[in-house]
Amino acid sequence: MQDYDMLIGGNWAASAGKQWVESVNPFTAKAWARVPRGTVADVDRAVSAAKHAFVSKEWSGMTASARGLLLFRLADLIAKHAEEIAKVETTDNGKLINEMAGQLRYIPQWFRYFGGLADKLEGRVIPIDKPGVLNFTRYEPLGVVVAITPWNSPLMLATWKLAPLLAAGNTVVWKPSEHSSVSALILGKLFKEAGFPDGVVNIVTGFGNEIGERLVTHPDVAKVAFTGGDQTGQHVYEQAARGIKHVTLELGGKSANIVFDDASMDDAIKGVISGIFAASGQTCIAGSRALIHRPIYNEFVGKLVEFAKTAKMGDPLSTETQVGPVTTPQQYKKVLEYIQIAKDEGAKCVLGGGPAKRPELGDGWFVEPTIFSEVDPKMRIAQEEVFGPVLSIIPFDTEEQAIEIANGTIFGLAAGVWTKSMRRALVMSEKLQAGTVWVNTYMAVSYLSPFGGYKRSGIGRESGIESIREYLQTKSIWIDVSESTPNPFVMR
Ligand code: TXE
Repeated sequence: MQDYDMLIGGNWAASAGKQWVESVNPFTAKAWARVPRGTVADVDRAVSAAKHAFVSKEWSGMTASARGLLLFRLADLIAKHAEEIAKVETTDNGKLINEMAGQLRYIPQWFRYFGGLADKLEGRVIPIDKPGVLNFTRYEPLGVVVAITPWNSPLMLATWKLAPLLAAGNTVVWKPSEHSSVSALILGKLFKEAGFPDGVVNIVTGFGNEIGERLVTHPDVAKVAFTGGDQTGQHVYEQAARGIKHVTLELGGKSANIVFDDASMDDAIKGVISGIFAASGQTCIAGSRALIHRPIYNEFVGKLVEFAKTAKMGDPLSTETQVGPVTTPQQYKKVLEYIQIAKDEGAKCVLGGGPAKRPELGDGWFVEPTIFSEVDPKMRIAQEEVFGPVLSIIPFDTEEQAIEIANGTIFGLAAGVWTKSMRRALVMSEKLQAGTVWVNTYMAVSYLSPFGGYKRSGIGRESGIESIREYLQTKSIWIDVSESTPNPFVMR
């Protein structure tokens, strides 16, 4: 069992409470590492370190170009250690090594992209309507940002926050999920090695229900950037509102993968499968509802089930494995409960439908890839985020009906459309209430393209140029260059 310390003010620190959180490997169901169980006192020390670093000469006096170079250096270090960190993430959250290694190899691009953007945050000179006055704007950082991240893609989802917030000149207190903190603490070492001044990046580990409130409500915190479940997100939003803090939220979804009868069936089947069974359905963009055009419904469902049956479950560290375990016992229980709810609601289970117990799966928290057909859009299984390998299939007859069903949940994170018709692709992508729409593909993300939710899936955008604005505020500067002061009793 390995112990890892938190990073506060440039120093490695144990918890003030001297307690630990065990990190459990979802494949073996055994603890393999420990991280400090942070306390409110640890949060206070971290926020104080971030507050001092924000105004320090080393950070606030650094040119934007130099800040960008630090991010480039970090990117190179992550690339160098990508395989090793990916292994840690797979051990922590049970997601496939193929996927985690792919993410780790891609993460440096975010740091390079935002590193490059750091010295291009140009204000404007405004042709102001007052004679003798120069008016211009500057983009300035917000201050101390709290980043709260989940367990499903630990470093990727954190990177979407860390890269822009640091490029913008903020400092950060980052709380990774209690289920997957080890890779964050390894990244902490790389931040130090890259040369970030002490206190710019602080990492506090521990339970959300113990230290979350202090993080979100601390008077010296300017912004909270959160990714997680929608209930927790709502709670965080309410608490942050009390302190009038800036907030961005990424809260998951119930994304629809819509297949029309003119689509390439083989491609659509692969898209639907990868949308829900990759990562055992534990991604915010999981295509957990498949909307299938009635003329191809029976054929599609038959072929989809046959394909899904071939999924190889096993050790997530094996590159042969296609479906790994669910990450936590709580999540395992929740997924099985939803399967039962679907059965009770009358959905027809055409594949899986329970825990997967086989000798080669050991004690891991495996759930059989599960498909329900004939799902009514109003059923809970078609409305609520399960975050597991459970697909609901819903038939539809017309484009209008597909749009109504797809838009008929509280969420709006993403959607997929499978069609060969250009008209249909455009009409659907305009009418779908989702922050991302994929046509004839699914799950593509990039540092170059904005990502975020409509409706209850969230507030704000991550990735792409505009996302850096989430970590900046605009200052308007007025300089009077006229020779005489105007009448002081009249507003200019
Ligand atoms: O997430 P939480 P949990 C969904 C998924 C899952 C459900 C619950 O449906 O079943 O959420 O998962 C921190 N103040 N998603 O409980 O609680 C917590 O420590 C401040 C969707 O694991 O949302 C962790 O760092 N912070 C999702 C982070 O919030 C608090 C990813 C996320 O945990 C807190 C994960 C509090 N009071 C789960 N309580 C997605 N959108 O990708 C907890 N946290």
